[in-house]
Amino acid sequence: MILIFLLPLFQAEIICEYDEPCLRACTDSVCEYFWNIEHRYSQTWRTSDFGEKRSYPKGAMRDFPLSWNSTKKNFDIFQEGINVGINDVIDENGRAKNPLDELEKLLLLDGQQMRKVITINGQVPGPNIVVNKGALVKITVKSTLHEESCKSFDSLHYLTFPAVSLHWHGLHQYDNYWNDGAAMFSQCPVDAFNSFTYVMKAENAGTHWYHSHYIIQRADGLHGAFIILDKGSLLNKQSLRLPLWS
Ligand SMILES: [Cu+2]
Repeated sequence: MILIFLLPLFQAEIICEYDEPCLRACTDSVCEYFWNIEHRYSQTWRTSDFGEKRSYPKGAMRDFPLSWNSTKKNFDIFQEGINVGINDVIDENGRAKNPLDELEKLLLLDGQQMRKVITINGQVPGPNIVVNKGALVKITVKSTLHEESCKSFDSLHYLTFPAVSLHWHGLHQYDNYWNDGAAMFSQCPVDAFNSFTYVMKAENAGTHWYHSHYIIQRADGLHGAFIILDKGSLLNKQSLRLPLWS
């Protein structure tokens, strides 16, 4: 009998697993997200490459730097610093791959080349969270950050190990401050190659946001919208996020 009452605590609508885009709003009373937080570079194309010319395993996922060639109306692809044109990235059938056929795998941002950013499941800024008021929200954050975001903060060396912490800005978090993500104040940050599940109630409706609460990671793109819908509100509004870097 007790188990029947506890069942809703364990059932959740999983919005995205690690590395999947989190595109849907959650309509359930329990909403679960799995996020991989990772450094990437802007103007790159993440794709598997079956070419044999270089020192990587066949079929490995690789990030190729790109630059737009307005004469060719296509991207130039750079491989280990060399412009390889568009014929050197090979699929499993031996055919040349074209980044224009895999637009969802491009991380273009605003045209800045090779700017280091922090992604959530490959997205920057991070995915929108859209839930109903009263929902229980669980976000498992796995960090694969391999170094701190800003080395110029060396004077705060005790804060610059490769950790991450997410603050849920605007959420009340009554009796739940240990999930509020203020690193070194309410909880420890998530260390590299570790994970932590933030659990919180979507108590107050409105357009909120989340952002890193650790050094200046939010300026590297680690932020996103957190929208809590009141009963009866419609999902017909778009949120607008402006990148914080220049
Ligand atoms: Cu904040």
